[in-house]
Amino acid sequence: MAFELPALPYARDALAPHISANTLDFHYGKHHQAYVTNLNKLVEGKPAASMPLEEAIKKSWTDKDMGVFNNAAQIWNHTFYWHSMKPNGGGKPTGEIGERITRDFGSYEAFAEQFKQAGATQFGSGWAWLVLDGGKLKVTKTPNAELPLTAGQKALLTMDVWEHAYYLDFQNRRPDYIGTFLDKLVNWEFANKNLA
Ligand code: MN3
Repeated sequence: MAFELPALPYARDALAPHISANTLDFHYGKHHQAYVTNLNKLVEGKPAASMPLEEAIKKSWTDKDMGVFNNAAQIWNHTFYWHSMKPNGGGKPTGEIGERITRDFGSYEAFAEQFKQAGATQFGSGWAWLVLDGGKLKVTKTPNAELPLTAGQKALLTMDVWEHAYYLDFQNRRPDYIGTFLDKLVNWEFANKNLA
């Protein structure tokens, strides 16, 4: 069975005015779709074609099959990113994730500072993450398509910092996009669900 583009968890204009429908038309409709199309071409007739996506990611990483890895991981990363945001999201976390952030970072503000720093300092394309690593919450960043799965970490939340994620709405102002992600978009319920 071919890999498929998962549905967006909200309408394409649902994150406006922070992230526009125009951005989602390109980012979801073109970029995310292209990773699915490319992966299906690359694995046609091969064992990876019938693997669950996470297995295809892990195997291609181990085998250094970077074409398959990059496309498979980018499918996973983008689906995870869409769920890491929601309309009327943002602000301080509640529930278990809120308590764990205070415990492991000292405060929400200290977490936010680290997360902004990770996103702003990822040179070129990549991702900023909140992960669970050995029972402790950590902020990390990865280049290109790389993801916590191959580092043995559990992803709780992600932010895409490839230029295509923000350029139509924020142009070169990556820090403004990052601030908006935290203040207006982040979906803490999703992080709580991943932590559970
Ligand atoms: Mn992207």
